[in-house]
Amino acid sequence: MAIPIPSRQLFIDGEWREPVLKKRIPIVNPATEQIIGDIPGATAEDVELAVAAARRALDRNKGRDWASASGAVRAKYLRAIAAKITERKPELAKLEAIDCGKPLDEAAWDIDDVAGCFEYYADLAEGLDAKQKSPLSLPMETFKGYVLREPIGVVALITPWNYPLLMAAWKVAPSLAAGCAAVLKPSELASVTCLELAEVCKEVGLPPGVLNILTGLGPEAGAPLASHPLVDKIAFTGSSATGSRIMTAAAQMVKPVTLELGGKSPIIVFEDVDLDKAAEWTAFGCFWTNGQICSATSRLIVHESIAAEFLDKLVKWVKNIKISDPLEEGCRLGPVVSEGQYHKVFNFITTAKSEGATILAGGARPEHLKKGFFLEPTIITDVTTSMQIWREEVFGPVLCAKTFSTEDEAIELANDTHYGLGGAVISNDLERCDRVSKALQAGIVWINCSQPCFCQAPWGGNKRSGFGRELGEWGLDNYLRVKQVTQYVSDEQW
Ligand code: TXE
Repeated sequence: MAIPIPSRQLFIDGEWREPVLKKRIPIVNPATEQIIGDIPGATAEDVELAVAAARRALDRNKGRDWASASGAVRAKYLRAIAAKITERKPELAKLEAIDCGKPLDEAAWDIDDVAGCFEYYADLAEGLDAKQKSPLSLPMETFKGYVLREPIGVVALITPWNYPLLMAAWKVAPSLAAGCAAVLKPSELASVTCLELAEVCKEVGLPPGVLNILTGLGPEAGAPLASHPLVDKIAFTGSSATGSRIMTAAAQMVKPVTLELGGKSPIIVFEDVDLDKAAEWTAFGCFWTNGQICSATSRLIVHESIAAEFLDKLVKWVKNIKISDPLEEGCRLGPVVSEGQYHKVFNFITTAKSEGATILAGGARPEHLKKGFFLEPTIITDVTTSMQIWREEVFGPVLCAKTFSTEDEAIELANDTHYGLGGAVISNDLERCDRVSKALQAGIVWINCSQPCFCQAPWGGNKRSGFGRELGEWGLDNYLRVKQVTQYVSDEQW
């Protein structure tokens, strides 16, 4: 059954607004390759309007001062957004599934997480009221001081397509909780649910300009937003190449940025594990959301004594997985997001073959699916550390594997990457797990699992995976700055 895609405009100053240049961008369903609607295409002209609206939302003189509203007031709006999202969950999950190709069940979990994220930051917004002014302990009695925590101002939030609404929530919820006004620019490949977030904001009566949503192409909408002089901070999730461009733009104006970029995360499987459980986590860690996760543990580092049996189990897992239209009952793997991504992943597989690697499973289009950007989950062995497949982020359902003999060797292999986002260690020896966790050069380490993610825990990477942390209280701090106020309290002349 066809699902109608709501026809939306840009969301600026609390209103729907046609793009100044009237541009529209087609939406392609990656499971059918059909155009199923379109989204507005913002350009620099719309960025001007959106940033101006965000500035007005923080302007005391215009009586619209979101920044000075108490955390408790801001929390009410965040809770109302969470409630509306939960109310619309079935519809939002379907829209997400047909827009970016993720199985309906996964999309529904994402929507729960979106609502949970708004709830969580509603709590932190309330908590902020008590922490607004913290006394300083100064070494001289003649001085008294305190620290104010202030919202950074107008923030640009630029997000990717793999978790369209959830990645938006990770940035929108804490920035609004902190008292910032935001301009969100979702990915042109999956913007539908973010436009529905605009509708939700309208329904809950979020004050105009507090959140503005501009859909559009990276160079046309994202670039002018990132370089806009009246934007105080940029938070970005996406590719390392675009992250670097954004950082360059921010550097021109000495603007803070947080960057959550790509990854090539390892999963180390020791010889003492339950092979079935470890195989399940390994497959999940790499093939969940079709491997289109920045933290996907796509480099398997398995102990040589169990490698053959373990890979055998993984191959069985991969062969049994249901690949289908994301809306079909029981679908575990949908299409990758776009034609471009489909060809990109195929090129990685072809290059791996030409460099001498072995395709142990997958590596082709599933025979039963004639249309759509579907790919079989793929396992690659006989890999060397210099091969592209071992070094570069694929962002698709591709796992590559190497063996190790000692713990030190496993750690060395795991850290031999210019990325540093995630890492997983699977072993029954918990002391060893702790040792390896400390040694891994990554912002996130999972022990005996891969990929679980909680609002309360900091998320972000090291090295070329970026810097700064989202989620938890660190996510809120991203949008706050501290100001010291020091007062001279003595009658004596200084
Ligand atoms: O990413 P981009 P794309 C990786 C993954 C994928 C590759 C390319 O390997 O194959 O990146 O995907 C906006 N100024 N990841 O092209 O370009 C863009 O419109 C400002 C990993 O989709 O990074 C979108 O909103 N903004 C990643 C956002 O940046 C610009 C998730 C991300 O797009 C811009 C996604 C510019 N010049 C892809 N150019 C992860 N870490 O999770 C583009 N954008």
